[in-house]
Amino acid sequence: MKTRITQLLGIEYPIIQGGMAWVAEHNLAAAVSNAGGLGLIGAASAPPEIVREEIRKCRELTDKPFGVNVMLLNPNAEEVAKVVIEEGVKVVTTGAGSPAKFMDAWKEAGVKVIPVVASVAMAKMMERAGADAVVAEGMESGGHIGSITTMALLPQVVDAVSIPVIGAGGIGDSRGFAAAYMLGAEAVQVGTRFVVASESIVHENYKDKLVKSSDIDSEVTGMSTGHPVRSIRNKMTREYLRLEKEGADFMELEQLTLGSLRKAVIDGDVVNGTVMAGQIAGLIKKKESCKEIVEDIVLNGEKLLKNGGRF
Ligand code: TUI
Repeated sequence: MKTRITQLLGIEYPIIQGGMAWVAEHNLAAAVSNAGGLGLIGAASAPPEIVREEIRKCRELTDKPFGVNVMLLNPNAEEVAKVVIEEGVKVVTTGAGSPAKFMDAWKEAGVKVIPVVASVAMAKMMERAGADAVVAEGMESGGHIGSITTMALLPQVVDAVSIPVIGAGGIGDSRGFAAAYMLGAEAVQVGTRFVVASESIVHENYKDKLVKSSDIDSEVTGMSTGHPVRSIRNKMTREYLRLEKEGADFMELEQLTLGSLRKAVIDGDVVNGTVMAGQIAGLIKKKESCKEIVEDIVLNGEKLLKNGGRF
């Protein structure tokens, strides 16, 4: 299946991996790229030199295109933006803010820029600023989210811009792929399903927590701080939501989540850590390779589209 996104990125299948903090490191990114999608290194809050190392390690594992996700709440984002150029990375996605101030430098260096947006206004702004495509991410996603569902957001973004749109949020299988395509997307971004991939370095406790979770097991914390985050319900989310209800101040809430994603992803503490995941987690029942995941989503998705939504 060829779309403007496969052409733009030089990839075989119209699927990109989410730039997930702590999760999206070089092994996962290279595995997704080797499977024919676009793998991404999630720079998250990592120091710029670590991002540089991750890029170099990824390049040792694949000769296919891969990208870097720049998380704009990171105080080091500007330096990370430079590292991306210095290392000759060809694709950048951004999250949790506007990348407008980095756009000119990236475009000049020939980097394809794909901001993740959660509203039509932001999508239009990014198109005007020179974005090559946008990811329209609904609030079904894991991690930092906007306030509109994928079903409502995606067609409105598709109508509002001329650049290609990638659908994200709640897409974890071939049915989600086909549905996103029907809403006008030219590719999908998948996060949660790749968390449990065999090449993912995420702690087994985290993977098990996702495999065991059901449709209603995620919670959104941080509504009151302006940074809503979706993760699987546990002791941490219960405590956070209790404090939020009591009107706790920002610093107290920050204290509870400081280093908490690392705690869950790396140390496997799924009780006190933050187990970020999308609402689709309930759909994920087994651990597979990135190749199996990519081919299941895209090849079966194409079959569905050919057969009017039925296998
Ligand atoms: O960025 C994400 N997902 C993330 S980032 C992240 S790290 C983090 N951890 C704790 C608290 C906050 C962040 C974990 N997951 N997805 C892309 C995304 N971007 N979703 C929503 C947005 C977004 C939100 C506001 C994009 C632009 C935006 O604009 C605001 C503005 O600056 O006008």
